[in-house]
Amino acid sequence: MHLQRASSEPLMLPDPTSTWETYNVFNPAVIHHNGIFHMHYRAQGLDWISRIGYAVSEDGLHWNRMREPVLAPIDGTDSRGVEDPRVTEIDGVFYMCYTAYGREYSGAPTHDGGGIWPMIARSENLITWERMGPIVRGENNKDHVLFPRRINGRYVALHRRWPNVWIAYSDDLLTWREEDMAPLYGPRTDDPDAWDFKSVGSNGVPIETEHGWLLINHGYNEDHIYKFGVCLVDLDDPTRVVRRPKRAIFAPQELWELRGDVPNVVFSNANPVVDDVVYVYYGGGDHAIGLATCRLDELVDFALNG
Ligand code: BMA
Repeated sequence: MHLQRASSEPLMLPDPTSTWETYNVFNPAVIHHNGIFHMHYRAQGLDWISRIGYAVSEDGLHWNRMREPVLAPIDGTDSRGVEDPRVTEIDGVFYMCYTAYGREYSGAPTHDGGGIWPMIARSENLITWERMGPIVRGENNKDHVLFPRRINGRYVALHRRWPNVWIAYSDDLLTWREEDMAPLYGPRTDDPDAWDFKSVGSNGVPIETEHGWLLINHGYNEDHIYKFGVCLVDLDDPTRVVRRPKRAIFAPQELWELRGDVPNVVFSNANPVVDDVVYVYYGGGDHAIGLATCRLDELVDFALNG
């Protein structure tokens, strides 16, 4: 089981004529809504501050970008950039999980004298976003993503407390209590040869299947080569891991994934399913955007038997 690249070339490259997406475009969120693919992507321009751009596509391959970003820093909590969006539609409202990186912090600095805030914002039109708040404060916590529906009446999120993936429940998406959080799975620290020996994190929105929630994830080893794998968790009790195959399903291979701004990186925040095909959009080398796909039934079969 391996994801197949739609092309050996990137789908989207930085725009050297712009000021805000001059150098890098990567790590996009993509949802399929009303027959159109909608992308929110991280971009870095002349000031090296990350902003979120927006693009639309009919076929998932050819994209039209909006000229201005839809999310940009506004205060001390995100002055160094807004990064790595993951968009989930729940009951007709869009929620963007993203990492705010700022000079302000809560408690102790979490990053080079600044703070990391795992934020949630909401939108009804995918263009104007209203910030709701962080799911936790004062810790290096990223890679958070919301499940696409409530489970037993509550909202559910995955997040990453390095180096593990955690799960959290909330009644209103604003309050995330420590007692409603639990570790879900971690790096395979018992096997130094495992591709995910050192760290793991979540990719895009969990995919609901009859066998459970299919989670695509990323991880790396001592070599810091990012790869993807899968994990299946229980439909009604997603704190329970059903299966987690050992083998990776995707790894850097093309030159623009092996080099780029950061070498040996494929990093995905999006895996929408359209007509039984899983579209895995990813950033390569923290520099450009690519697409790899597979059939959903093959991925489920791999999650169950691989
Ligand atoms: C992670 C995130 C991603 C990035 C990856 C590889 O920590 O910051 O945005 O793609 O590192 O550099």
